[in-house]
Amino acid sequence: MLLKKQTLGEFIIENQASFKYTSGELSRLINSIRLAAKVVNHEVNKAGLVDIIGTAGDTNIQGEDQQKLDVYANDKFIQTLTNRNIVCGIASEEEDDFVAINSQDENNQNKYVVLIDPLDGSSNIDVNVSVGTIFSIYRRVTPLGTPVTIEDFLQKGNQQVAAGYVVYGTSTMLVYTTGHGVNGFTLNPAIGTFYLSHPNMQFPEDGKIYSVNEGNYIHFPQGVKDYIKYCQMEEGDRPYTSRYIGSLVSDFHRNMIKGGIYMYPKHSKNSNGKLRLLYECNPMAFLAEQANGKASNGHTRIMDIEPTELHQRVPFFCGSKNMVEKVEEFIQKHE
Ligand code: P6P
Repeated sequence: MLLKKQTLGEFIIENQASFKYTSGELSRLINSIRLAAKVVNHEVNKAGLVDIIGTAGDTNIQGEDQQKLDVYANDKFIQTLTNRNIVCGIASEEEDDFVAINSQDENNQNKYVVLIDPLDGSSNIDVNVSVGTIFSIYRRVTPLGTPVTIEDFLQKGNQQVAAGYVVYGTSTMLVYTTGHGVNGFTLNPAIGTFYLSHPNMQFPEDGKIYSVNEGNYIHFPQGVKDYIKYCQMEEGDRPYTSRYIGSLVSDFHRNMIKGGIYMYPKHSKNSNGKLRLLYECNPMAFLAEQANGKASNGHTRIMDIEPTELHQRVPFFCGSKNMVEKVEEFIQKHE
């Protein structure tokens, strides 16, 4: 059976021609992410056995305790992408500033920059709940052979050339898009190969699952409160089901398969919400739109937001198109 399934490597080669910048570099980039994902997956799966759980003592720019696996995953992805000499820069949730790769080498003809959340949901690690890696890929906008600048990273989400995530769950999956739909690959750990298990993934236009941290309810804008009450009302196909794992990648993945909406609104404690535009919201928004879903900040398409800083946060509503449009309706009614 396995021999009938297409591997990720075969899929990349077969679809390389469809990518307008056919140079093989993006394929090599996806392949290096595949390798790093396997290495991180191995550590995530044995985290309970080896002393790499618990905070690394440091805190990242977000002021969050850095779990050792966060640090490990960050190092592995940066190391893998650097060693293959494919990218000219990397920005990461775990790095205060972007990391220039071989930027002193004027022969550095690498065209791509990668923005990454190496281990999203890491607070779930030591309670054995799934976590994920999120990545976003752009072509640099500054001249080849010159040092990469912040301008290469502060690009609108609608300029992404590829985006995806790895979900380290009951099975490990790599889900990504290069602008030609969304495809999911499941890792067979016995042989270390990703197989195409979910071709052409699509958000159902409607869903019955809403994902939000209702512990923040009293701090939400009135429109969001009204939408949550709408989800809970006995009417038509409602009440909906509330499912919130505390891991964006897992909630997104389930909602894409079953239909649903993920929400991280602004609230009085976080005036722009918690999620970061560049390496969480933009890549997930690219995937959502490629899968017939939608992603906004309640007013504006996420991928049209002009970034101003590397770690900026935005309110985030993402998932089944009709559900996102419904919460936008409630929000806009109050503003
Ligand atoms: P809260 C994980 O830290 C994360 O960025 C997302 O993966 C997750 O959905 C959210 O934050 C959880 O945040 O405030 O509800 O615990």
